[in-house]
Amino acid sequence: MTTDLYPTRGAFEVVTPRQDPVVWGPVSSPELESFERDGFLAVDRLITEDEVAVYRAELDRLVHDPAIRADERSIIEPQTQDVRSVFEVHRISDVFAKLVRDERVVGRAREILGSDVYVHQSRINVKPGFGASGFYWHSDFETWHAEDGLPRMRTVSVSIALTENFDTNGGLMIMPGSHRTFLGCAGETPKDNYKKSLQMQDAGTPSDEALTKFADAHGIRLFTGAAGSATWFDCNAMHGSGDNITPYPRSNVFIVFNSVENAAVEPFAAPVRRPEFIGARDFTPVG
Ligand SMILES: O=C(O)CCC(=O)C(=O)O
Ligand SMILES: [Fe+2]
Repeated sequence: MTTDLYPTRGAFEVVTPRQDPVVWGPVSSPELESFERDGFLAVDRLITEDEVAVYRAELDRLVHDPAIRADERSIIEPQTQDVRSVFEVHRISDVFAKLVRDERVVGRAREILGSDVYVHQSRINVKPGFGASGFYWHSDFETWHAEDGLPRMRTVSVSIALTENFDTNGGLMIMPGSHRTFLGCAGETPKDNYKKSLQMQDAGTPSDEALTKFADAHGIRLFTGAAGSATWFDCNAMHGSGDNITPYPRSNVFIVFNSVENAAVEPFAAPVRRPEFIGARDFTPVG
């Protein structure tokens, strides 16, 4: 049994100070320093316009492929019946597999996590216009610890914009510095929670009181930027996004890297593991 450093999904909401470093390798640049302090790092134009065109065409292809739509990897918007997310894109698409191996991407993940890394999860979030729903406030690590069995906070996400992220079309919001505190959520995890939670989060949701405290202490930052820009964020950063009622889609690709030294064990607070297309069990390092 691995010790549970981050209790969650019990009878009460509990606060635990972070037990782990934020940057596991040497903090050797201003970028890493700011990542350590804020829990995120925004990179303007991580990939070029030409590359964006390639990845965006691939996103469109995946979303419009009836076989992909019917696959369990696709999550459908309850209201509009549009595809909301497609998981494991680095496995079902050579194009996205190449993005994962790109040094600008995996290199930074290795630097932050101080080791070789593997992909715990990848997905495209389409967020089409005219009413795509947002993602309620959460810490990804809370779910990955409770439901996927990641023992420590040694995991980092990158969100790469494939359409322009305006301040109006449902961009990512993060509370800077929130990554230093773990908020264990109240409430048991239902069996097959993931099916519902990917459309609308329920278990693993912070209380209004806790969110107010966090927001008062840390503030809220909204990420905007041209297509090709990226946001790196720590696994325990409190984040979310609003609905997209504009006509302009806000489509991103997310890649979640985990340290090979932090491989998943059994879930810490769920009756069953989630499927592997959501929480990988293949710990082969990238590259
Ligand atoms: O893309 C967004 O709006 C946020 C997505 C997110 O936080 C998640 O899928 O875990
Ligand atoms: Fe998230």
